[in-house]
Amino acid sequence: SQSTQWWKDSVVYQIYPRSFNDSNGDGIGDLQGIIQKLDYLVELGIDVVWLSPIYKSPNDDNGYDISDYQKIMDEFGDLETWDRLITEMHDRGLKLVMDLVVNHTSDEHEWFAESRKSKDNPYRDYYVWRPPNQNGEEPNNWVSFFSGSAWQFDEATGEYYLHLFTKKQPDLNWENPEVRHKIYNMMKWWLDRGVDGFRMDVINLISKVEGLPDAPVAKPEDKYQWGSDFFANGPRFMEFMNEMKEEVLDKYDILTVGETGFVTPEEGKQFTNEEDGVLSMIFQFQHMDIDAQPGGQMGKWDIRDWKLTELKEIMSKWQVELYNKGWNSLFLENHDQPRSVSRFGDDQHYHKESAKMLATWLHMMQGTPYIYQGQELGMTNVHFPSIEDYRDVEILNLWQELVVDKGYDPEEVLHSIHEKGRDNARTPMQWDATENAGFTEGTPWIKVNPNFTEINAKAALKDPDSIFYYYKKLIQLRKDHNVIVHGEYELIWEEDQQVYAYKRTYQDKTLLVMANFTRDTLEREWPGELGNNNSSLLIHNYQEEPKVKDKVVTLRPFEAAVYLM
Ligand code: TEU
Ligand code: CA
Repeated sequence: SQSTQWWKDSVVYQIYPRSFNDSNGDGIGDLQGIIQKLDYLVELGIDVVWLSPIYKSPNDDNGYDISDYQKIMDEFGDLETWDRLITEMHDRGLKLVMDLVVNHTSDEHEWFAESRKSKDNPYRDYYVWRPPNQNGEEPNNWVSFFSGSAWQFDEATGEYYLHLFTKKQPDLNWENPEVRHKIYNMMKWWLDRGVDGFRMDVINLISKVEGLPDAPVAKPEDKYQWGSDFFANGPRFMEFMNEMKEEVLDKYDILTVGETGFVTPEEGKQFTNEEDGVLSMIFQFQHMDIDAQPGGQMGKWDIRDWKLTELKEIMSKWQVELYNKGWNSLFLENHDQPRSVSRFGDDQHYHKESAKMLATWLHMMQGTPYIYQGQELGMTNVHFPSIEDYRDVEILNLWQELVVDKGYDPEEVLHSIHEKGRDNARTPMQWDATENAGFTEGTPWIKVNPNFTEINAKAALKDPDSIFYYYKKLIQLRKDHNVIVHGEYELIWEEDQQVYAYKRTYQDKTLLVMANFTRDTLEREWPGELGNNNSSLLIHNYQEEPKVKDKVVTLRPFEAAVYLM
């Protein structure tokens, strides 16, 4: 392909439009609201916006259930506004990456409306239909990502359809070439309108193992079992992606990022290498699973203690194995994850310090960094007191299954939701200290995090020491120093459970990154081979410079420092 690989030195900012900025007072963020905030993004210095889905949708899963790929969601605006958005972005030198959700559609998509009508409808084979098994039950034992069976019985034809996510998100049948070609044409339609790339939702789930076999019974107490062995990185995945590449992707100079859970670095290389890979980069989730019990999606609610050496092992493996053989994405947050400062830092006593430490640690690695809206302000998790305050379908289904159906302790479930629920990332963007954080003049679709009076964009823009300006500096450093983009990664102090330190080297430059992940003040021996006299401090997260004396470096709580030599 003739790609210039501009995405290798870009920084991406993710917008979750429902929660970003409401321009008309209906309580829901919209496209016009984004246009109003473009100069804020320019000030931050990012290059690319990844926009979560803005297509027509009944919003069972906030737009990840699409009923028309070529229309805009009513609440968000219309195509004309969208055209204005992309023009305004391009005028400012910003690129626009759209979400592509093609593992499934909404059950309100016209393809599905047709498909469910009769067994001989021309659209029948667009989805995955199966008759009941011998006992008149679901065709197999797979559990859905969002609780309950992955199958829904449909009266009209007496068969079940597959839905890995909610029952309003039926899986498309990628075995059907007609489905695939309709999707490719839809992608071209957007690319021809000027889109600069796609973030591909759960793209490695599109090929299922033939026969859709039962999952092994790992949890005998549960009726439905985790079946990812039969639908993640399935047998025809690379074939489908190569077809998409040939018919669509290769014709454009774009950024493509696959959302791919359940992948090894080996697969990461296969998907993203320059010779015969199919994507610019992928999102892998091993570091996001570090605080979860293994064994499927429900494990995330069961919070597990982890050691810094485990994080080192995961990150280093991806950094090392993809070096010159593929390309990493770097992220700590998105619309499905809790806020990183609450999860990996200390959002109470070391809010600024730990938010900046995490940013430093991540942005100095190799790969394309992603910033999720509000991360640049250090937005935190929210602890809503009642399930009534929550909106996310995953959370509501969890509550139904655990509390209502199985009688679990509501306090315990609420605790898990506070720690891991997706709505942590979906409270409105905190623009200023006025009512509803300046997000809306109406009633927001989900409550604002009460800490908006302190944590908000207006305050950050006035404070030279803010997390916002720190991110801005990190982004600028990436533009100024090749070593940040291209340097080879090497973990140092491997066994250290408190400090994560690594080097990057490129040509005659070496970068040293040290990040204290604890609330303690620590002393470490300066890495001898690096010397210290001719090294310059590139960035650090306390007002006063870190102390290096007699080859000993002192790191205050959550202190991070980057030296260049
Ligand atoms: O997420 C895919 C996915 O696997 C999620 O279930 C993720 O693991 C989970 O949200 C963390 O608990 C994508 C989208 O990012 C998500 O918002 C959608 O709900 C999902 O696909 C279905 O489209
Ligand atoms: Ca609105």
